[in-house]
Amino acid sequence: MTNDAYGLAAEAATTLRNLTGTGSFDVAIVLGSGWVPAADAIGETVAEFPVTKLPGFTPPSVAGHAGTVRAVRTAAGLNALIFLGRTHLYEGRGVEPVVHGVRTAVAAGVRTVVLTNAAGGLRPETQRVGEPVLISDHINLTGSNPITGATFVDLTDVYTPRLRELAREVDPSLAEGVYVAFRGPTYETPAEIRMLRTLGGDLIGMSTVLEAIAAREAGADVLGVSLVTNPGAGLVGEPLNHEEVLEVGRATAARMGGLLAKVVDKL
Ligand code: GMP
Repeated sequence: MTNDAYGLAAEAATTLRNLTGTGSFDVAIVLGSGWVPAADAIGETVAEFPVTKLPGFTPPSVAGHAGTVRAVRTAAGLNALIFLGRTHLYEGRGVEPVVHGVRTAVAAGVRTVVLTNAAGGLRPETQRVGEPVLISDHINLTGSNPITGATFVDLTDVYTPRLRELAREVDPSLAEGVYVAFRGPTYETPAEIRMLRTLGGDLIGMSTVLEAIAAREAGADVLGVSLVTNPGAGLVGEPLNHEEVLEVGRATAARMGGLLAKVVDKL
């Protein structure tokens, strides 16, 4: 065993190869709250097991997050790794478990990381609940960063322009937006939501940005897709709850799965 985060990811990648009988993976997909039922559309399952079988993974403690990893063969013959559930910063285990999946995937050969999430919509004037939105950029207000030390990573194109173009070829109706991340686990106050609108945010959530940074540090391309599960707090006056977030995901799983499958087939 090693204590180094990158070494631990390399160990997890070796175990992953052994458990799945797959030498190398091409693409990893992290499915957020509500996206889990979309996994079946992506390809034929080769193997599936709890993430805790891999070194360095802890079971997610959030409802709607299954905590398993699935190896899939896509119609186009790619080896895809699907994380059904993720670890969030608000679970209190620090930043390394949050990005361990992405680092493991990259150590297992992955060059493209697809990050999905459930998010509050900051622009109810133009966004509808149940709608997927491509992440064009992010604002990291988690107060955290997965990289320590003087490693200066360029984040000009965190969310790879070519991948966004490809997603829009699949679905020309896809809107784009800036994703803001807070640490959580509280939802925002209406005053915070007004602030985020002023700052240029379009989506608000508690995930994705740290994983995107870790992927870029490792040189992988990133596609981010948010599912708008609710308008941001105070924008339409209704209280927020996680059950509703999951329900919107379940109701739109088929569309999300179809979108992801088509995007992955174009890689
Ligand atoms: O329901 C909470 C989960 O969904 C968290 O994991 C968040 O990432 C995400 N989420 C959905 N809607 C919102 C929202 O309005 N604000 C924030 N901060 N997170 C949200």
